[in-house]
Amino acid sequence: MRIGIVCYPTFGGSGVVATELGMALAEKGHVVHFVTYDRPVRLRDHPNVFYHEVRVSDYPLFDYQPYELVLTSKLVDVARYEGLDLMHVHYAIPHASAAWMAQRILAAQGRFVPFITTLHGTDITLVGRDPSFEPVITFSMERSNAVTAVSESLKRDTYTHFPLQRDIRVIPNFVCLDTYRHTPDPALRKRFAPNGEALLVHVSNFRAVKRVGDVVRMFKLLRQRMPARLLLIGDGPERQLIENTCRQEGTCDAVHFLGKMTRPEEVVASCDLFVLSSETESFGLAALEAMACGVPVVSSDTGGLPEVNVHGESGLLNPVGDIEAMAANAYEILKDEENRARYRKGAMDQAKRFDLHKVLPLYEALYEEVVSEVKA
Ligand code: GMT
Repeated sequence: MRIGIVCYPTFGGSGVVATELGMALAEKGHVVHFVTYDRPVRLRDHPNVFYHEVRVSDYPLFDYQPYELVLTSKLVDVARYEGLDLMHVHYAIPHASAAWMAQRILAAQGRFVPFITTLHGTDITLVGRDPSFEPVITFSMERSNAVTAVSESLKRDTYTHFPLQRDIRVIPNFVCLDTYRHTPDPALRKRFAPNGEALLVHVSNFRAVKRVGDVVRMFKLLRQRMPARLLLIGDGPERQLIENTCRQEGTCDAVHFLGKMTRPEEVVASCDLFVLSSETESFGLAALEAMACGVPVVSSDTGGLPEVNVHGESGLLNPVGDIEAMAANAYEILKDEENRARYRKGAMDQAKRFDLHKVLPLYEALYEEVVSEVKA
């Protein structure tokens, strides 16, 4: 099949899922065309993978560049000249409406190309709830040839926030267990935890919704009970605030900011615990990737996180913002080697449920269904 993928090319989870999905499809013989404004950070060279840049001109008349229109034109062009069978857009805003517009233009030219919209989270739970977006999101979801959500929780949220009549299929995010493995690096452990301290890690884009300050505050509480170090991977709007929190809490000596990393798993795989304190999280891909590396998770009990992090097995859950419970949970997992080993195994076992080789056929089956419905 010839598939066009639209996504955000940055470090966000939706872009990562779209890129890894495209790479996996290419590996299985499909031809995949990425249409984005920049090369996706996780995109690797492959003979079946092509990248088409959406370039927006900065004409002085425009205070706001018409990105959605340029994306639409590029989709029309790629669909027509590369013979796409299907467009798969990740994150509803503005990709679903751009795909719908491209579909209409192509149809006027005598060619019908179906499109699938995959909802990832904030396109529904935060940004999408802005009333100014509602009509266009509802419309483009209704007109998508299929809509998928990455968790049951996100599916429920979508029906709660949008007056949708159509069905939504849940296809969960996935992890490639060949890449994400339990491979602790002794040199890395020695560098960050030289005296055998417990090594905690958090990975995110440091937006307010991640509540990274809670990670730092709970870390201070945990350190009152055991020696520990904290690695913070990623960057974003809250970074300065979090650095200030570390200074106020007097934990700077034990907290390391590692910035954005293209392969965070190389560090995460050497850690003892992953912490995710989000206000809301449709899935929590970073937590799943940590689990695949044998790193248990302490996370908020919110959104799709309980579908990924099973309380008492792959880690522990706590109410959003309850830093005492978070610190107690972290201590419970890390307090002795017996517990660490039990949760480590639980994390790896749970990650296997989201193995790429189990999830990829779900997307392929959906593609077949959508394309054959169009032909019928
Ligand atoms: O919140 C992020 O980290 C970015 C965001 C995105 O769209 O890139 O992530 C959302 O999609 C991910 C992939 O499906 C999910 O794993 C995240 O849980 C989800 N983020 C939220 O719901 C806050």
